[in-house]
This record gives sequence, structure tokens and C-alpha cells, in this order.
Amino acid sequence: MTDTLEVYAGNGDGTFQDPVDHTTSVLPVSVNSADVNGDGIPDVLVSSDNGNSVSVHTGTSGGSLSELTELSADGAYEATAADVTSDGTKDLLVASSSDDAVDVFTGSCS
Ligand SMILES: [Ca+2]
Repeated sequence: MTDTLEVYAGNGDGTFQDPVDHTTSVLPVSVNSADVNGDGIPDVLVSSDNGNSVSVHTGTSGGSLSELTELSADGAYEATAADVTSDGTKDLLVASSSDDAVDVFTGSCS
């Protein structure tokens, strides 16, 4: 499927439920999970090198995901979040396939 993030909820016994589809970045190439807004609930990062973007889907307490927030990132191939600036907020780290670089988006989330 194109431009779709499929989430297979676990049953806790090694099996999974049928997928729930979410619209995401154009031609996604990788997916990662990190708590980008610091609410203790994992969020999902989807990278698209052809789409030059990273989609952030924030997790909710009910186990679902929000609509995407799309960030422009040239050649985004892989993304994760960590507080690399040590200011208490998560920063977004994006490996780029187009310019041999890691882009750092400093965080403004809690
Ligand atoms: Ca979160």
C-alpha cells in the first residue's frame, strides 16, 4: 500500500489484530517509535526520502494515533527522537539520503 501506515495491535501472546490504516508520508521508507511530546505514550515517526518529509503521528491514551503532522526534511530516510540538546525537550533526528547528513530539529515539545 502506498502512503499508508499499518498498525497491527498486539494481543499480548505474539499474535496481532487486523491492521488499522493511517494516511502518512508519500512513499514511506521507514518507521520508528519515540515519545516525541513527552506524555509517556509512544508516538510514531514515518520517513519518506522521496517525499522529503517525516510524518509524526502522536499516540493517544486510547491506543490510537492522531492525524499526521508532516515536517519537511530533504531525503528523510530514518528518524528518531532524543533530547540531544539537554534542554528537557525531545529533538528530532533525521538521517538524510540526499545530502549525507543528519538533520536535527530542536524540540519545542514538553
Ligand atoms: Ca507521546
